[in-house]
Amino acid sequence: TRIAIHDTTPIDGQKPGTSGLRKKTRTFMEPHFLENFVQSIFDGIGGADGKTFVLGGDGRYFNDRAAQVILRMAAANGAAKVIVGQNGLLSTPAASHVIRKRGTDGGIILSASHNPGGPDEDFGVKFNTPNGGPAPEEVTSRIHAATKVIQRYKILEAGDVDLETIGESRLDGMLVEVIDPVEDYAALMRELFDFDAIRDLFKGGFTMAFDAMHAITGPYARRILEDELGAAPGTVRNGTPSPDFGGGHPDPNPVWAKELMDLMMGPDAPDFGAASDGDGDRNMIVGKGTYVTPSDSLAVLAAQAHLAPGYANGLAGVARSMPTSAAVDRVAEAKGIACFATPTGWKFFGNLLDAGMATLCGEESAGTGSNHVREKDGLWAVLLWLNILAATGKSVADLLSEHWKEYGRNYYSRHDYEALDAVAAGDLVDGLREQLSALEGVEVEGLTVSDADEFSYTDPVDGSVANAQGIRVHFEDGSRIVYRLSGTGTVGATLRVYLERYESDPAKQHLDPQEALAPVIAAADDLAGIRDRTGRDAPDVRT
Ligand code: VG1
Ligand code: CO
Repeated sequence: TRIAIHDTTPIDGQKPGTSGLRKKTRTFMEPHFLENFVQSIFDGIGGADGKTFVLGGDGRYFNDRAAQVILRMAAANGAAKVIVGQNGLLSTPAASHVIRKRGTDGGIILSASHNPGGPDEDFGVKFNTPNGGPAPEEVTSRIHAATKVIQRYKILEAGDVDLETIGESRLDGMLVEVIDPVEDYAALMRELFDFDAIRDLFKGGFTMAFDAMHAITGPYARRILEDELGAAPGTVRNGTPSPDFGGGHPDPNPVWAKELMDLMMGPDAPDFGAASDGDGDRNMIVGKGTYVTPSDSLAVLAAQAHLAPGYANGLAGVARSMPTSAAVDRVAEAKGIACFATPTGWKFFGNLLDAGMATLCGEESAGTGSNHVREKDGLWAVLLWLNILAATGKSVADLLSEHWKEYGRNYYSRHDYEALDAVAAGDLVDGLREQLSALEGVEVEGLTVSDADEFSYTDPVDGSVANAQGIRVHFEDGSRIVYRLSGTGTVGATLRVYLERYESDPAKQHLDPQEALAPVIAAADDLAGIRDRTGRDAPDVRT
């Protein structure tokens, strides 16, 4: 074997977004594209020499080829060892766990997460730091800076590494350890949750449907839910990962997980339904006839987490992304614990978790997690729900309405307008920004603006500042609209409009959210001119 040093030139557009670098798969397959970015990761973190990394992905198209390239590049850059999930697979939370547990120098995760996969869809590469979390902005900006000056990359000239056989092998001077992707993760779940109680729940006839959406959580869910906890065979649906996720869109929300939603709203609904996304870090929770919004799920979990052994001593604090509803804030207030609001993206939770300031975190985009890893964790959320259901003996619907009765309900919905013309979308946000100072006191659709601003965040741990993280409009009755542009899309721009209204009266807590939010939805269009500026009559996705 020989180390080849290839000359290259910087490629535009290698700036990591909300969660790593995401592009069309074919872009990643263009000459030098992947290689430039991977070399820039190594250059951006001060080299790979003597380091140990974790490598794995969600199994989407090109995962296998990219893994081989990255192994050869790690070896050529002097890495001591790479720990790889069998066949190049690891869910994002499992990768985070292995990075931490094995005391490594970080990891590379191959995924575009909830984006579709396949030769004509999306691929992504993300670097996680030694704490197991997505690289913070300080690190991603060093990586991005490296992509702008890159002149060469190093790669070993060698054949493919056998990633099928568990165990160790050598790639030139570098050790490659192929591990079972599920084992360590399952062991961690056993520590956190009362598996006996969940086993008894299933033994007592409790039924469940878990939709893995043809993505990475299939093998995890089968092993843990069916093999270990005794859920009936067939509980896990679409459980065999496929490179294009069965042609579907592996985003667990009522639109893309329609099959599961129809089942849960129909006459043959099992007691509990759940789904996860491409890389296994998102979750959707549905009871019989009851969809639980991710914001409500976070609040219920925060209120009830002490019922699981891993959280029996209570929570140090909670954190949510700013666009997530304030439902969890009310729980934190009642419990007398801290509550933080961060910009969108899991990387902003890392410092709070590391510093022990927050135990539970969540995002309205179906991400929930805790200090057990440094990523959001789909199956973890499902197991925490199961643990709570087992401990209380209540149904999802009862838990939710009791929660609302106690804390009030934050009606919530997100409207996404996808693949917009990027200029039009940018203009829309700019237009809002210009109006901000004039909005106070303005009346729209019977609502009066109390204040409006653009969110910026100062990290309480390291003082780093993130600006321009979303436009917020608050109304006097407590309602809120947030507008922001997605940082994970790969075509044009996606506008996300987050809508929220608080209702304390138990008699009015069971409306259809779209109806309950109707004035807020109308106000969102009035203020931003969404229809006019985008030419769209309706959002592509309503969560
Ligand atoms: C979206 C979500 C955000 C989430 C991110 C990554 O980002 O809004 O909450 O952390 O995806 O999730 P954006 O910038 O498109 O709004 V995943 O499961 O795709 O890693
Ligand atoms: Co994901």
